[in-house]
Amino acid sequence: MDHTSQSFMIIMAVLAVVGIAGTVVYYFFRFGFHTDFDKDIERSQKREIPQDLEEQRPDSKKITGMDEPGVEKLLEVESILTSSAAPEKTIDSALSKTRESFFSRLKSVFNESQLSNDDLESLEEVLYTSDLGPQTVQRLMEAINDQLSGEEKRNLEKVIQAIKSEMARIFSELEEGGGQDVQSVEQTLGLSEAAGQGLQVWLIVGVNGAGKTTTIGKLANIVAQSGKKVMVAAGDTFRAAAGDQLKVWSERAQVEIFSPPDVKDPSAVAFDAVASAKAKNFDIVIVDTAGRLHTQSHLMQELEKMNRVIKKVIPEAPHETLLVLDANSGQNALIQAKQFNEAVSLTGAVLTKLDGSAKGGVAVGLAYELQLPVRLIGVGEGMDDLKSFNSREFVDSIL
Ligand SMILES: Nc1nc2c(ncn2[C@@H]2O[C@H](COP(=O)(O)OP(=O)(O)OP(=O)(O)O)[C@@H](O)[C@H]2O)c(=O)[nH]1
Ligand SMILES: [Mg+2]
Repeated sequence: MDHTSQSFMIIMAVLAVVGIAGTVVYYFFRFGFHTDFDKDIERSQKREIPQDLEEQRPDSKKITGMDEPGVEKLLEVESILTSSAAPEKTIDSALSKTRESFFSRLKSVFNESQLSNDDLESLEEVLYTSDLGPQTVQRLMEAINDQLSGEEKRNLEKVIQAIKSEMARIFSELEEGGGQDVQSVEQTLGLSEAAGQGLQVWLIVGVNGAGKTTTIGKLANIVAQSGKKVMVAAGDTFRAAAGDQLKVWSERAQVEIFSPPDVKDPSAVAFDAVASAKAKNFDIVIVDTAGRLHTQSHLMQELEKMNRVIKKVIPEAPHETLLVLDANSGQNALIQAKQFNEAVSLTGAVLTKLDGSAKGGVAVGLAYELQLPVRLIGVGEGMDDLKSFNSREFVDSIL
């Protein structure tokens, strides 16, 4: 063999060895290191609901104009909140946007604090666009007409007082004297009375992105701090990251989570969670649900089924069925409340994102037009940003 052929043979041999070694290394990394990861992906893909059903699900981004909340975002928010000593958020500060918008529009109707004779229609229009609800506006207008003289109606201050006192009356009719005095979430949810009554089940429902899972995290923390044994149940089996999101909150609140990895049926999760919490002597189990549009009857039926199976374990459960409403949805919240109430009878509402909304007036419409009390309010994304709804404070702060 001459020198050239010898070199050629050596090069070919080296290339063959490199090729074989490369293939071995590739397969080692592909199947040696990534096997568990691939299995996880496969498992999570199996958990995905069929494409056609997924397509029927509402897209939270379309409804709320917001991306799907990610676990990373949660952690980011947490670090911001824990790094700065944020001042305590009150109903008064949360209502600042609602108040500013309401007040400035009311003021613009008045000419130097004097309502011109034929401006009552403009006043009515301001009330209509303040998300109070149409019947509520009628009632407030009647109160202004009945309570104020012609001269008084031209006085901005008098009109504001008449609106506020009528709102207070609306709330007191619903609350029968109770709700105006609540000062804490524990009091709102009767946690001290719940002692010794056996397992309490709270079902949390609402449209996509309203703030259900976040509210559950905040609630679980408050309930756990009050000394109760709390479990949260991952009843949202549809959105891929929903279980992980609830897990982050359960870790923060240091409460137990019920989240079986391979169960796709939310009713099965609800049933098993309640049965397990009962067997393990928990005080409270809070069941998360997937976001759904109130107009999608098959998804509302799914909610009815969850409600039914919970009753199979504890006939009087759920003890609370709370509708989470994004304050930004304004008057649409009234329609959501009506439809959800027909499917699963609601015990109250949680009005979230009040901190960024100018549409807090909807709480009055919910009370008057649907007899649905707002029980809690969300005033931020952090753990401590859930407050009890005190109607007296609300009326004092709205105008
Ligand atoms: N500013 C503010 N943001 C909130 C409040 N409550 C929830 N959020 C934010 O709203 C977004 C949606 O909250 P989630 O709790 O995931 O809503 P969800 O109803 O569980 O959503 P789906 O499960 O997709 O239906 C998140 O970015 C939350 O941080 C609140 O009271 N104030
Ligand atoms: Mg959720």
